Amino acid sequence: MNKVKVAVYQKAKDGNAECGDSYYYCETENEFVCALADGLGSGVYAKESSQIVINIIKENAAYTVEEIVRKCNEKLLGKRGTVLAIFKIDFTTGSYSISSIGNIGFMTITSDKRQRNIPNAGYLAGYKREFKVIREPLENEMNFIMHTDGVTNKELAENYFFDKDVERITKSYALRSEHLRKDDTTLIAIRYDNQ
Ligand SMILES: [Mn+2]
Repeated sequence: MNKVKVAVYQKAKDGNAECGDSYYYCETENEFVCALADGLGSGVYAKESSQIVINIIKENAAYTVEEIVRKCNEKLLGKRGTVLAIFKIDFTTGSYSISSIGNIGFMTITSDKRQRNIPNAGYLAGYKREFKVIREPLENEMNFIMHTDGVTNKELAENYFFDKDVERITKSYALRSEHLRKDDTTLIAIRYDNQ
């Protein structure tokens, strides 16, 4: 049985057929990994660059967050840039790590508080750069929200993010958020519950 539950809401910018955001997640015996990328611009070309990094993550999911970001950066040389966040839960050490380069939002939610992560500035485009990885202990029950910049601050203040059911979080978001999206929008709700 999976230790982590995931639900995803995704919608293209109003008037576009294709959403430029790409994501991937998987759970193995020892860890859970989730990545979200937002290609620069929107539509088909944005999708192309965000899909490049997601494919690298699929093939290298067992590496550390630092190594995965480094590999993605190398492959983007000469391509359009992308913003990217990689999140990992390590069940064996009871910790999670997150690195976000550019404006992919990440929020942790426990029973009494929500906390937003400050991402690294800029984006990945092939050149060498510094980036920080945050490592924190896991609590027994936690929600994690990963989202692209189509999600607004006002929407993130809603109380349904405390819900224990990830499907209900994305459904509430779909019902209560703006229907006309000004940007490609992806919201990933993740729940860890160590019963
Ligand atoms: Mn965007």
